[in-house]
Amino acid sequence: MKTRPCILATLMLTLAAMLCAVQARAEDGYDLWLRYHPLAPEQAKLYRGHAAELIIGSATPTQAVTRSELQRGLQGLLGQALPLSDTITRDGAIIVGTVASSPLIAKLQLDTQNLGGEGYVIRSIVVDGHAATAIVGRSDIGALYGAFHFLRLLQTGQAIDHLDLRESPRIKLRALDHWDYLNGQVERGYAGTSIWDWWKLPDWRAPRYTDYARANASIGINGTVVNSVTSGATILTPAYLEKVAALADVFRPYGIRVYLSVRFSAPIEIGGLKTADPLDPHVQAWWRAKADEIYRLIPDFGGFLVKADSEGQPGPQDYHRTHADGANMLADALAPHGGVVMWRTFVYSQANPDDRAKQAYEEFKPLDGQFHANVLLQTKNGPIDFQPREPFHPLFGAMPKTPLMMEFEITKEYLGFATHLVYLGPLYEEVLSADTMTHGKGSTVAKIIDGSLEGHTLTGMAGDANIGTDRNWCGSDFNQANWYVFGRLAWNPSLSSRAIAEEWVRMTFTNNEAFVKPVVDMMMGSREAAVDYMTPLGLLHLMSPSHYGPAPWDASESEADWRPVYYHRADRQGIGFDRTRTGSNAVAEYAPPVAARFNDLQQTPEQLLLYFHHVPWDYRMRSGQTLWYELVAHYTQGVDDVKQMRETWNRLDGYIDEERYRQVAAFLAIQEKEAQWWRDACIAYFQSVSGLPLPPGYAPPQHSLKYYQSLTFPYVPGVSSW
Ligand code: GCW
Repeated sequence: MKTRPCILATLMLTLAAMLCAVQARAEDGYDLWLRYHPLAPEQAKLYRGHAAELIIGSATPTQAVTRSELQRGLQGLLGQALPLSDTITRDGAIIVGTVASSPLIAKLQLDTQNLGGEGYVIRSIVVDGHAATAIVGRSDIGALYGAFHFLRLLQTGQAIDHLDLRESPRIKLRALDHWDYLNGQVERGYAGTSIWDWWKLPDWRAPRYTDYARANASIGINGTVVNSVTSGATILTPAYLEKVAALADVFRPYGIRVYLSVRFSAPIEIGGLKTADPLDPHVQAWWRAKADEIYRLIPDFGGFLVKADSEGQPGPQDYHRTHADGANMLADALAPHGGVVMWRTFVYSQANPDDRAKQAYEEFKPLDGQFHANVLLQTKNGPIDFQPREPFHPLFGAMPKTPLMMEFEITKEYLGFATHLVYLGPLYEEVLSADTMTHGKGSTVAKIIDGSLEGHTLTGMAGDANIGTDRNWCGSDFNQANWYVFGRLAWNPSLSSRAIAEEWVRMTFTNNEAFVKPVVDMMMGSREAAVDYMTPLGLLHLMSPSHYGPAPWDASESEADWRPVYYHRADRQGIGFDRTRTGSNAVAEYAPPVAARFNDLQQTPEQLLLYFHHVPWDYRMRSGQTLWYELVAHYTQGVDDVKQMRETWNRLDGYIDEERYRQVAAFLAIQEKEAQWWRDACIAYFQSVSGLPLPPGYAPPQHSLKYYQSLTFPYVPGVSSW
């Protein structure tokens, strides 16, 4: 008798604990933006009238995953499972598929012309007197993308009763580049180790691979390069190709193709050849055979990504051949199978004493027109290396006969690693909307990479992934937004980064307006804050050799153009890199009107001032203040902005789950501490060079320059030994 209540109590406690655990698990960030939590009851009720039954096939793997995503999403959001049906039995049917796969859809006679292989329409229609919603693609993948779009409408609280949407991607290859090594390390990775469990592949296909594919498909990403551009050749051995094939099998239903980074010297390392000369027939035959072998295992293999003749990597120049010779040789091996080569232009050499910013253009521009049809040149957004701010890369628009694809960095190598809240949408948008003027006014970078300006159909955008084994995938909840915005902009590079941020906040956290507005504002200002506390007014590359923290004084790197002092050139008189006609003349790589603007001190936007000009400390800025004053003011503003971000977040306690709220709060505290460190260390150093007093009202650095210079940080993450 006595034990019964005790058992009951224990049972209830266990149940409660289990519920808590379930809830906690659900709020650890793993679900990303595909967090199908129940909508507010009145909202759900409204939607249920338009989501009463699901008419969708499952004859192909893609149809099956589309169906299960819709079931999962709608059940989660609306709180009840949707009945599946073959015919329309009531108002509120959702009809999903293609003209080819469904007679019902064929009967609807929707205009699916010009949608391409990945586009879709979403239309509110009336069939046999019943209101319904049609989600239709020309291919299964189009319908899958449409399904994710439909779910997003519900997740973000939009009306779904009068839909008339038509979407197709503006860019063909939308890829994540992983900088992952076979030993599990991730170069510039701040979110744990590699998600690819190579050792257990191909037999164990972790469920995470499927969730990875779902997340990517939901934002239109259709390619993944699974290994780092500086990987060894082992990935091309039969045992590893089998593992890659297993990943490809998981991704295929989601429309994602696998690509590999290949080492140019692979024919020597794993092929037993004596050379990797691209004009050597044995080398050519080796790559052809390798491509054939890959396609036997992975019929829809995407192609190769190559970092050659750059930062110590082997390449065609080892044999006195050009980048075109190298790229074309690989392209010819892939061409019979429909594969492409993404050849990187991130090429510079320490043997070349010229301004590093100029070298990629010098190297590649003369090769325009020499690349085979299935080669894309993958070009970083700026001429140096993913700094908080750089001008757009001068190659955009300079090689009209060659498709240039964009490479953005999603992982925050130079923007605060995992912990700093820096939303990269504004950075991407700034670059994409920059006007190269290469074909007259309106020649934006976006129009060059989407092919519209130069008439290319092979187009691409790649993002260096920020994904790892951390439960939240990206090292912080807000870093997920950078994966998200990359995908959305790759789909349509003219979307607004603010609109994308808002979508993401609503899906990831809540639709509560009192939360959404301040958080979107905070995200939108976050990149400029980082520029201000790290590298304002066109400065860049002021970080330590480990890329963690400030070291503008550093001259310890073996190579001149890895040293911060190479970039800022501060001396008693002034600061900045003279890239004008009287300096390195890097401005000449831009189209004449842009070159003229950057060449002119008065016309150069102040946010790029010290990138293009060496300017005296007492130079009068547009504000009327001196450059020195403005520099200190920007550094201080950056720290103040982070304080403001913390205050905003502090006011938002209670709107979201405790676990994510607390981590963001803790990370913002780290960010404030590090922003202060950046400001103080940089001001202390530049003051030691300029010899000028701090402007009145500005606090001196908290410590001496010596102190900042003495700091060391063993085991900085993201630095791998491959
Ligand atoms: O940004 C730099 C990184 C390297 C990276 C290189 C590149 C993969 O510091 O870690 O190597 O660029 O993009 O090739």
